[in-house]
Amino acid sequence: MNNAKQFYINGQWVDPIDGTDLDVINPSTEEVVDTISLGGTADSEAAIAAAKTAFKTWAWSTKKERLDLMRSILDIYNKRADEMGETISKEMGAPVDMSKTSQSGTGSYHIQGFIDTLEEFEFERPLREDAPRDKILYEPIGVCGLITPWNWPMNQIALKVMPALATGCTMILKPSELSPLSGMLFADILHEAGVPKGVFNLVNGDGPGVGTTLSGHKDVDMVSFTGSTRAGRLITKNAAETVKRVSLELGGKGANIVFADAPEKAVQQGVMRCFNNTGQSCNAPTRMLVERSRYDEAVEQAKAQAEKTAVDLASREGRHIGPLVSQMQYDKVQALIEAGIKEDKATLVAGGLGRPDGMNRGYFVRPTIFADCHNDMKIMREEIFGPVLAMMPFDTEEEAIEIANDTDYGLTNYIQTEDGEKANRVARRMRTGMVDMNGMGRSARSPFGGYKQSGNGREGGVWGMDEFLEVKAVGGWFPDAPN
Ligand code: TXE
Repeated sequence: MNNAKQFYINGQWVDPIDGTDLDVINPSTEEVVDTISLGGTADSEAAIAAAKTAFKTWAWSTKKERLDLMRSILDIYNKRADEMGETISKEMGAPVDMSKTSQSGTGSYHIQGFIDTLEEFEFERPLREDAPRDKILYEPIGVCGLITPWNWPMNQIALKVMPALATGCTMILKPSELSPLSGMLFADILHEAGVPKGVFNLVNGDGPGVGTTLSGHKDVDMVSFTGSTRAGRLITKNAAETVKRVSLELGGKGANIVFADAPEKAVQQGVMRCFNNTGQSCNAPTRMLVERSRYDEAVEQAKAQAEKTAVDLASREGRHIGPLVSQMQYDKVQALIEAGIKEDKATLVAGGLGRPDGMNRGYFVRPTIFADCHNDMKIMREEIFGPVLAMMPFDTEEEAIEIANDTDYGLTNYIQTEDGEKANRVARRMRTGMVDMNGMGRSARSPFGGYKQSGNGREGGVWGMDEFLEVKAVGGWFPDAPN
């Protein structure tokens, strides 16, 4: 990268055609980290044209060529992983140690995941054993618009760029304007690895600008988006004009059902998981439902965990949570904490409004716990995206299932119990794309995505590849060959 104001188009860093400046702000200090350009229509169109031309050859690349390229991307990425962690930490505020492990680590994790998936993937399959003439071909969908957010920047970039590359698609990445520097570093890595020109392009920009051009352009064949449900709706409407495929990974309001027989550390771990990345994860368990016989004890445990959660600068080493990403997110989270207090239905047991004591700048918020919530409260229905946990008691398994599913979202729910039969029974009733039982985590090759307004489509593994593929049925009859 020559300077942060440039875009990566057709294999080189170029100056913007109609860009406007935007400062990238360090969320801990509110100081300017760098200045980027927000591209306009002409910049987006130059990238789309490069991707369209490159598709003519890249679509016919072999699986081996693509695997070799992805292995070389992984090698270079791993060498620059610390640099990636530091970049993410500065632009979006994740504490530097966490950023060098979790944030940056998601990159290698997903690159490796898609290498493994591609190795096994068959792009040509017989329809049935007894009808070998009927073939199904899996072909790249074409030029893809990849629009990513700021909360797990490298995670979401890898989950889109790697399957697009693996399937033979070409692409234009528009990272979040709040966290563009990690995307630009990744463009440098792809360049060093030898991605052919035009296959991968990056244009910085905002939603109304580059985002809207990508989702509306007739030469973009699909859009893969991660971000707010609000933007997901706009993208879908815009994409409908050219009938393009849209894959959406949107918000969540995860329920964490803690049964009376849950493991000892379930509540503490639930709070930690909710506060991880300062609460800025779509799959955070933000509603903790606790069986009544264990409820009072759980509230005490959650309060203690919130009070011992350290909040500090992203640049400081060690285990703590950092600031929120922006003034806008700070204002949003404050407004929701205020709504929780004002609605007067729940009890504020830890945290609350304002910054933690002694902090007078940066987008820091207080780790907050509301107890005795009702599922009709704003803080139980809206995605807060901050370190705020809402707790409520339940009496029966049926009631817990009812409350967990009573939301517009459907991304991840969590179940804590030592009874495997009960966990599996409840998991089947969850209207979510993912269910986590006792914190088992998930593999890079398992599908990530949601039901209801949490989105459409899945990322990761063969499901993540399918989003970027067209399916062609080829069959026929020839006089000189047996039927
Ligand atoms: O998201 P936006 P914001 C949720 C979370 C957060 C809220 C708002 O609740 O508090 O969304 O965050 C691009 N056409 N999530 O305002 O606006 C934008 O440029 C095309 C959950 O930051 O959705 C950026 O690249 N693109 C989420 C990306 O969308 C558009 C992660 C995300 O920004 C666009 C982030 C448009 N019309 C926020 N408008 C998750 N699922 O993890 C915006 N963008």
